[in-house]
Amino acid sequence: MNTVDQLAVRLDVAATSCTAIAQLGADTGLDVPTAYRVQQAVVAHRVSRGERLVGLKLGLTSRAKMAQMGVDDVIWGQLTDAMRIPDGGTVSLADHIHPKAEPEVAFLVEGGDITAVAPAIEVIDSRYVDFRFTLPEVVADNTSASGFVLGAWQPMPYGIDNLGVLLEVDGQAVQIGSTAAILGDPRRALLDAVRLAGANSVHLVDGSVLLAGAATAAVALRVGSHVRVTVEKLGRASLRVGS
Ligand code: OOG
Ligand code: MG
Repeated sequence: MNTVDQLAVRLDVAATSCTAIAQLGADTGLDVPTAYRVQQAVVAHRVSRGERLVGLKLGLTSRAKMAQMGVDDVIWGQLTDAMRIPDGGTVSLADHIHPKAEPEVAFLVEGGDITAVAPAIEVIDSRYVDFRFTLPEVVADNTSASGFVLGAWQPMPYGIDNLGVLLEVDGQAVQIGSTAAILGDPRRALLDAVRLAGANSVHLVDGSVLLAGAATAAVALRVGSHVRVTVEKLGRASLRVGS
């Protein structure tokens, strides 16, 4: 097995056994292009178990997220059908390592364009101890992708570049932001995703979901919590956290 495959197995076992692993470390000499090859191999493990690719996500598209994670470059990862959580559905803490939720805007991509938009919640769950990583390490780990909730799809309203975003836990506001935080305008996410993923021969087929990246920092999930995201003009998405 070459290094790319070995690192992918480590990350896949961490995800399937819900056990954090040490950061891959400088000794592997992992650079970003190689990290995307590890990501491809990690996603191939999911596909070999019957999962289907349904879209892409961008990460670290806002200052708030870059500051929270100490990493300052836009990254992309891949979403599968198994990651989809029904709106209002329950995620089990036991199926995760140390999950966090973050407010997102989702796009439906058809014919190379955005045809609908929805409020969304992303559940991220780094496979690394203490949720700490370098840029190549988080890329290899499929950008911490773990789950996502989509609210109702709707036609793109006029102007989505400055909509209020609210993340509530048990009815308390814990993060407040604006879609302006997402690359200045979340629609830029489509251009970035097409460019970044396309460079790795990963393409957004018709019906793909694109998560534009969190507008605020993420919050840790606790058993019994109810998490709700509201995006002005777009509505809400929610999830519950079970044991
Ligand atoms: C990396 C994933 C970041 C976002 O929306 O910025 C991300 C992480 O924070 O673990 O999904
Ligand atoms: Mg995200």
